[in-house]
Amino acid sequence: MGLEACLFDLDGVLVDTAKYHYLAWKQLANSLGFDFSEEENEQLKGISRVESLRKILAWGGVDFPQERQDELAALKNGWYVEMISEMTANEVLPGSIKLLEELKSNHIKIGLGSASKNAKLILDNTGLIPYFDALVDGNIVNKSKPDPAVFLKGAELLNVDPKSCVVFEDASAGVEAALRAEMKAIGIGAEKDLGKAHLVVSDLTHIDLKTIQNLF
Ligand code: B16
Ligand code: MG
Repeated sequence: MGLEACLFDLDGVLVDTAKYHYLAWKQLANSLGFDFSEEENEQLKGISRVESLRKILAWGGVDFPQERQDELAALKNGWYVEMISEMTANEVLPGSIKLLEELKSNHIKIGLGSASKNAKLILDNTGLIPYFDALVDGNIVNKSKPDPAVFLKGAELLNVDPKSCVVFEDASAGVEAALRAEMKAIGIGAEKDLGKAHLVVSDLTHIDLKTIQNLF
């Protein structure tokens, strides 16, 4: 079976929103009286908002009833949304547009598979929305990666067999989700973190249609 569709994770693949997540989580941690490091932030890549909060509270050695946790998550999200509202097309990561253009002109379907509930806003602000034939985000699927649901839903909406899909992911949980969905996985980042992927590159400038087709 050959390539029919490409599914892209958002944060860490097409845009670097991890830096805004970090600033907003740090502001929240500081308001609760503890700090939060960039190393800890690395562990939140691809992890949902509620799970991220749980980890941060544990690192800070504090715990709150669910109702208070919901308020804290909403507070962080308000700050985060303020930051991403300022994003522009300049923040699209290198190689993204060239690859999306090449896929489009070759009639390969393009889908989003992100854990973020803010994905639509980010795609709108960065001008990426017209490239997508289907969007699957944290509002549509609530099972977190490594559960394959987010990518399987993408294949379903694009009306393609999962085995004909390639996933681009920067998080090891996302690579795992792609493999569980029986899709090809291209890791964006370091071999040591994403070694299970079929191919690992540092960014999308290293990928063209031929490289993707060679995986089949
Ligand atoms: P939100 P991705 C993920 O995006 C981020 O990597 C992760 O850090 C974040 O907690 C998650 O989205 C949820 O984001 O708070 O905006 O719903 O990598 O799956 O595109
Ligand atoms: Mg990601």
